Amino acid sequence: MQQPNVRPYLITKSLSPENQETPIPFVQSDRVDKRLFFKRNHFSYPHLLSSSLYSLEIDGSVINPIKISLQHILKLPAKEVHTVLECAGNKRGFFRPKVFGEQWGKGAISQGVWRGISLKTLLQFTGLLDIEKEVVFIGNDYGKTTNSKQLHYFARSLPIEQALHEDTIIAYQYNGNPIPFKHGFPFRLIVPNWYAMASVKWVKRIEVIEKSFDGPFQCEDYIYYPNKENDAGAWPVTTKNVNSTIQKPLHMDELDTGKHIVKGIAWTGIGLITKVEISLNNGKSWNECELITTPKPYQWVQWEYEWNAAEKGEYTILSRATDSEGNKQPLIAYWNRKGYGYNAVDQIKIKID
Ligand SMILES: Nc1nc2c(c(=O)[nH]1)N[C@H]1C(S)=C(S)[C@@H](COP(=O)(O)O)O[C@H]1N2
Ligand SMILES: [Mo]
Repeated sequence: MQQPNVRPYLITKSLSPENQETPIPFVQSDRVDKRLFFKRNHFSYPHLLSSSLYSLEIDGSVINPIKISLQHILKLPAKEVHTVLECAGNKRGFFRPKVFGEQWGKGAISQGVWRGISLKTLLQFTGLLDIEKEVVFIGNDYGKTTNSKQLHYFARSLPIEQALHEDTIIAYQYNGNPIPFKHGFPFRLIVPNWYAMASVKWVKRIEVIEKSFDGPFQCEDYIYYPNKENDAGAWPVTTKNVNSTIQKPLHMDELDTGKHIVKGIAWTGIGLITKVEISLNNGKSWNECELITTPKPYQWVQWEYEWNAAEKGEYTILSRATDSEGNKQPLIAYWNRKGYGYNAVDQIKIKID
């Protein structure tokens, strides 16, 4: 009998605001369909303006402030960036001791092709001065933050060097179509090497400033706080850590003896994935996996290992990625109070019987 329509769905973590995970074991494509792209929001969705008003303002300490329409931007040279977007809180649920916040599993990550205009080109239209320090991106969604009763727009800044980076773009398409509303239509900043909080959705205004931006999503959240009790030694969350996830087998699967393909993905913020290893004996020994896609900047690689499971028993399988910057996943993730950047070796258990 033909199967009815059996397909993966997002995994709901919360609905107000809407936070949903990508079912990562069931993702095959390196251009995740918009239907399976994870969703992470701080507020309820913004109200959109009528289409004639889709435009972007760039002002602040610039010579010529501009307001540029979507129609105009579409006529300028386009740039595509194929990248992983990973929430800084991906895998937060695995921190021990546990930390507060959305208990993400392994699916606060997706990847696909974003098409847009280089931010550098837009900034050049405004005539940059050489005193600029940061560029602030203001989204169209707002609400109360945890630590204050005030209303804030979702806004974040980039240091000027990162804003002028050739792969930092203002995107207007995802996988060849206008960006889906929930992922930032009409304009979304894409910062491919950073964790995804930097990729501000629904950007309506860009402000060039001469000091450090101090909004709550810059200075309270998205900071690594090493201590539970105080803020000493804090530093900001920026580029993604080297990381990997086992897609197959599934955690707690029961399998027969014989050959099995262990497979998954590995990614990093800066540089390329150079090696993925798996351990079939809880870390006692490691085997190198085959990279079945070519490592490319910003993209995950797919890896595989053919395992001949000869003996019955329970197994802990680990995966560990290394990148070209010499970073390797640690056995234990760096604990921090808000639970960002979890990148310990990935782990599943299975039983052969
Ligand atoms: N305007 C706006 N941009 C935002 C956010 C937001 O809440 N509002 N969330 C950020 C965070 S923390 C993440 S992980 C990604 C999630 O993008 P997605 O919902 O398209 O997966 O968007 C980032 N950009
Ligand atoms: Mo995030």
